[in-house]
Amino acid sequence: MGVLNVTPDSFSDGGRYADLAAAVRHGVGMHQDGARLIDVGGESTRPGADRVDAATEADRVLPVIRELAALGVPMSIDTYRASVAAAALAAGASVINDVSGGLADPDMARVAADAGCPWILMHWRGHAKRMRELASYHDVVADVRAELAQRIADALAAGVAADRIIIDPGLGFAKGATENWRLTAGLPDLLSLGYPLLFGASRKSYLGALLAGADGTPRPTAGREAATIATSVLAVAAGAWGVRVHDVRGTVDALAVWQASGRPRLATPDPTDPTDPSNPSGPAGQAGTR
Ligand code: PMM
Repeated sequence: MGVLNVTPDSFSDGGRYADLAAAVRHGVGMHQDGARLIDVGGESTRPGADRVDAATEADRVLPVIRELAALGVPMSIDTYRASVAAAALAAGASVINDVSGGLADPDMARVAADAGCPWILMHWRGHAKRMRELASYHDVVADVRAELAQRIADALAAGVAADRIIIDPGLGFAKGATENWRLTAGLPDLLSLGYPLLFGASRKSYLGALLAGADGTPRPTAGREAATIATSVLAVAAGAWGVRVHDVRGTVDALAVWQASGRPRLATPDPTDPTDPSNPSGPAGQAGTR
């Protein structure tokens, strides 16, 4: 999954793709580099970020989604607003990436159930302004697992099919470096929930802290690429279904090395791949019961 933030203020690529032509060019480039999904977002979720209203968010993402859809680029919409998700699906996105796991907007489950599209449920505890005060855990892996299990149960109760659900530990969302590393080591526990898992470490501040200079200054985002690739490969090796990254080519290259090494990724069903025989919306499953 390649990240396409159409925002003035995202922590790594804010402002770079605010112009429509530049955003479309970057989305096409990441797709050509091997991204199977382009994740289009119109509101920054970095800790402390200001909210934008729904109309502003939609105005940012919809023109990009329409153009990329016309070019055949598959996309997810990164939003926690049901109205934006519905408009994005109508404009050509095929997956909802909801960083709130359904908590921010009570209508999101209905939109996902009605559309029958894959829905990424990320672990989340509150909006960006409150994230830091919510980062308190007894045992972060067990707590995140239990909270994700509740999000899954809520989605199923709202009529979302089990094979449409993807989970995500939400690195950096109400989590500091210690929690992010514990969750990385704890991926097998999260995978034991039985759902495909998306892992989003790309350029996040805990990698900047890991790579800090002798004076303690965090490594700037542009210098976090090798660490991002290393953590992404570790996640895929542990069984993650996907990784959400800014530098698609480097990650695709590293994953090619992983596959060629003779230790191919664990087989997980792919809810976004219409050719996957286990996917009920694909050709093999269209006569199915969903
Ligand atoms: N991280 C960000 C935004 N959206 N979505 C999912 N599913 N998982 C993530 O870890 C995630 C996300 C923040 O990163 P960005 O500002 O670079 O987009």
